[in-house]
Amino acid sequence: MMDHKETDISGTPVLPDQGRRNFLETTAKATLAGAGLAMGLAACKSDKPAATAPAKAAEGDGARAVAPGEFDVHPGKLDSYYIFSSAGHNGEVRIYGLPSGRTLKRIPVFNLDPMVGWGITNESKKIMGTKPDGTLKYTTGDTHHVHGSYTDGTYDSKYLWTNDKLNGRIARIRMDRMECDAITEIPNVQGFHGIFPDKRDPVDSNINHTTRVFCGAEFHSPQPNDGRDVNDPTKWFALFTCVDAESMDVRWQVKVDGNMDLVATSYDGKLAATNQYNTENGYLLADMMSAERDACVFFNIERVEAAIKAGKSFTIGDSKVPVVDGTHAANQDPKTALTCYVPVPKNPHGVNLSPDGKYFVCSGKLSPTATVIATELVHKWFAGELKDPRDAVVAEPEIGLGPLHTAFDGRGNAYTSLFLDSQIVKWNVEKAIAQYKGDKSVQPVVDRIDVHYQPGHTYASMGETKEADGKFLNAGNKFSKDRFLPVGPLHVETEQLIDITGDKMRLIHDHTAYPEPHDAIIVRADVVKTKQVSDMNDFPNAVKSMDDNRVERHGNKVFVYMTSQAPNYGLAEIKVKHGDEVTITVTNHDKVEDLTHGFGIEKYNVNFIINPQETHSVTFKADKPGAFWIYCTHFCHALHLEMRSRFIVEK
Ligand code: RUQ
Ligand code: CUA
Ligand code: CA
Repeated sequence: MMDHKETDISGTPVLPDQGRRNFLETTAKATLAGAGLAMGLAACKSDKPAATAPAKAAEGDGARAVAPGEFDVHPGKLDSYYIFSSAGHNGEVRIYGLPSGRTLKRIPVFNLDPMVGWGITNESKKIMGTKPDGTLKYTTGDTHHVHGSYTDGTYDSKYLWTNDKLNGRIARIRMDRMECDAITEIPNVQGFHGIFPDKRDPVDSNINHTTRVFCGAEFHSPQPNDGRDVNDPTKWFALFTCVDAESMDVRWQVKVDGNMDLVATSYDGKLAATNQYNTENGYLLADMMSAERDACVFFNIERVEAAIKAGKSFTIGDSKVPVVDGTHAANQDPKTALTCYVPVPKNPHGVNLSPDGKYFVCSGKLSPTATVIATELVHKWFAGELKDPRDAVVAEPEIGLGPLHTAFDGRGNAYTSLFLDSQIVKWNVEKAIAQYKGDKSVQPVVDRIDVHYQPGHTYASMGETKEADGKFLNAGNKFSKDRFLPVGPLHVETEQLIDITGDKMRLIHDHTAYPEPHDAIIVRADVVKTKQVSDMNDFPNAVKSMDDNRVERHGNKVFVYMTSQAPNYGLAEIKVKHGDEVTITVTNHDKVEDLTHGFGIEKYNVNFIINPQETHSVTFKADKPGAFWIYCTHFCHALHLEMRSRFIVEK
């Protein structure tokens, strides 16, 4: 184990070295023993890679420490970057500012959010998806990855996409409003984990922006999942999915051997890649770990789409989505193959593309290595000019224990999170390639930094674009242990910001995150363009004039149209009859930026907001007679508390 000194940003030791290492030992052992992996880890440890540079005990030396205030964002000053982060099993997407770590927004997506009324208003329910009776089909989700749309190899600030691992859905967020505007349920997948937009059209290279989003499914399932084969997991399989970026319809799917985990795409639009940890098609843990090598599978998008055009597809169950066969058996000839399975060491996690587009990096998880696969050589294999897919591997440096995800600085360096070593390791890609070619004098690993504790994803500023700027790296750590004030059994997560401008990484600060973010992207602030006041015309059900405030009855359906303008609602009283179905539509006529109103009805469980010039509606049953106050829940005016109306339900 490394000999490190724990320091705070001023260089003061904060934790005895042994304490931290004891914790790591315990956690690592507990984690792995549970998974039956203790043996594997012991083996890893005993052949601790010789090529690994010792960690420098320099974190605390004055030269490297971040000076107090060096990265402060002073009161009233703005951050220079946005972080768009997944929220895990909370089901939302979050926005932070960097370098401050300030939380800027939480965007409800697959979850309910009474603050904005997500899952309460008719408009949000329509996006989330309802059952025939009008209630929500799902109220939970699990977002792991957030990626933005591209134009010319960098973010265009149009869309973000995120996955729902729990219920197999993909969601889109429109970035002008930073709100979810579409959710699609993907047929016949479980464990939808990796997601990545393409960057260029595979055929028409003039289309130099995102048109497709690719989705990997981690879990095998019966096909279709209608009760057949439930007791025979050997018949189950997993599908790779392409979703249209604009319509959000599912375009096609590919049947694969093994499973899919993370996803990455090439800059030329021709390849999508996904790492596979279960090439064994195992349904028990031991089976999933039985092979020495798993794979990173590459999809030839142009060929997949040509095969579908040529009618070489089938459908599964009720789904109309064309599916093509991407299994080994069906893809023996590289020149016509839809898929290329590149072997990589045991149970990889993560696949990331370097900003120059040249290399895909997969990490080993159960191997202390990162595997570098050359994009060019994958193309060569598809052209029939490379014999063995494994020959597309150009480097496999030993970098440390439990490597997961890799980020890039645009200067040729890679930064991989090491879950077991609890570090970020910096290594040089060209050096790793030279070493793989046989140069024993090179040392690919150039720096390491301890993080607190046990990082999952790590990602760099603009690191997934051609504009990777090598300024900041964030480590999203899975355990916070002693980093923050204790708050009971559930710990907050530690996000750590690291300065990567110099040769040595420097820890800038910790910020907290409510459990549990997975991945994120760091986007330059000037790239992101949002609208602060909406256009009333974008809301088809807007109550456009103050004169339109009214109550309309059609049988036992009552439609209430009203406006809000600080500090008044357009109607002081709404009268309905017990048993009526009531739809209330509210348009906020205030035009002032930041002047949001709320709309809550006592005892009726109704609660939502209306931003300036926006319209939202709710539908519910007037199921109890009485008088109920409607009040503004969002502070808007000196007379905010007086902003009320009466909801009268007559017997
Ligand atoms: S995962 S800790 Cu859900 Cu992106 Cu790798
Ligand atoms: Cu309107 Cu508070
Ligand atoms: Ca495996």
